[in-house]
Amino acid sequence: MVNMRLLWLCAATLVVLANAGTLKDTPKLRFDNYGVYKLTIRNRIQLALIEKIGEISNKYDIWKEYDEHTKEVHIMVSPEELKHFQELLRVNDISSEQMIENVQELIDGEQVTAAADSGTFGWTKYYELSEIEAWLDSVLAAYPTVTEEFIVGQSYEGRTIRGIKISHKAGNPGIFIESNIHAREWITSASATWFINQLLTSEEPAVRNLAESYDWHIVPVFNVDGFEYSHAKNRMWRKTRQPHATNECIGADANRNFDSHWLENNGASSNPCSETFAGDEPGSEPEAKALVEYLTQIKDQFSVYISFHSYGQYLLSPYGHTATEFPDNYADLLEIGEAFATAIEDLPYGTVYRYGTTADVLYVATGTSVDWVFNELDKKVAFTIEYRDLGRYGFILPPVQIIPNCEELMAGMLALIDKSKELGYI
Ligand code: 0X9
Ligand code: ZN
Repeated sequence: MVNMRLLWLCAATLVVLANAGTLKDTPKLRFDNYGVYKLTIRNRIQLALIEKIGEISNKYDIWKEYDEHTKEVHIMVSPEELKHFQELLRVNDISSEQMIENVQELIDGEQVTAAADSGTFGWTKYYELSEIEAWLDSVLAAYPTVTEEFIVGQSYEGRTIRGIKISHKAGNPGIFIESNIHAREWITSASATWFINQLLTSEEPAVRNLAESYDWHIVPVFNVDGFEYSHAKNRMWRKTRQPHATNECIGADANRNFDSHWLENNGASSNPCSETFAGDEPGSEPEAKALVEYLTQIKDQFSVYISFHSYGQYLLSPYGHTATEFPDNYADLLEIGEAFATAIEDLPYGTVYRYGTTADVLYVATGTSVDWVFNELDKKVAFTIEYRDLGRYGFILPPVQIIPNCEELMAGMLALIDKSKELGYI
């Protein structure tokens, strides 16, 4: 009882804090002395408490939702809130470990100095949307016979969601890659552009085969509004940028907004302030709606769907909506997962990826793009890749790790495609 009273007391204060002022017209948000903590959750009351504080305040931000297997939650806490937070952990007997001491320090370190910047587009730093788009234009201009632009649709703020198709011959099986649906997951678009570049320039036989035997449909930055916002205002932004009719909190989790078990089983939130807000209805976010329409239109042109995310090092297959049912081809999906993970672990970095269904190895997530494609478009090879790392840097993966991460992607992707082909999916 005491705990619940304490919870509601802080809930009330935090709602006030959360609503004080808007981010618009403010300078870039700073995260000085914001810490990230790994909490070990031992019961449902502890979990409910942590999920609640993650939803009600801008002083807390859940970086990694509760994972059934590790029992971990990763949460970012503002310095003003730290004492309060520690008291909350103490009273509720939740053990914690600090993973990041000062988020701002990592953000600062993420910005490459002018001296180290070669000036040409590459993979030793992170770029803004306009720079990625300019690079995309240059690639389209440089490879006019094998590349073609496609447009998924328009974002809430009116940006164009662009993709590139790479095709060497008619009749190739297609592979669709959607990347950066979560704005703060910058490694995803860096990896997508690297991958595009490899398909176009690599001379390695295995990569040439990958490039020339498949049609690639790649959207390097899907959540364009959120991505722009994560550069301009708030590095930790995840959601879309569409305001809510009756709530001050902005945006929905685009990866909870698809019409597949939408908002079932606690796999998303109905609270607009939550990082996993499902939206008011499936397709309420113009980006998700546009993707559904676009994919439906080209559904005969692809047989594999991959969604790029970070972090945690997983290859996740459907289902996301339940941990007690598994798809009919689960054994095959596991085999593909094993091939993917083994190929990555065999590289000199020795990075370990886990694989399995989202709900089983990670957590229940409903209304995701991958589950929608799997269930509604009947594409039986559909995966989410969660890139590096395990939480040392989380979303702020240092630029020196971009290329190693990308090398892992290529090794994993080669194995994934090979195995899918061997199993008769392509
Ligand atoms: O929660 C998510 O949307 C993803 N994790 S993240 O930390 N990047 O936010 C996992 C999505 C799992 N995907 C599917 N169920 N298909
Ligand atoms: Zn994500």
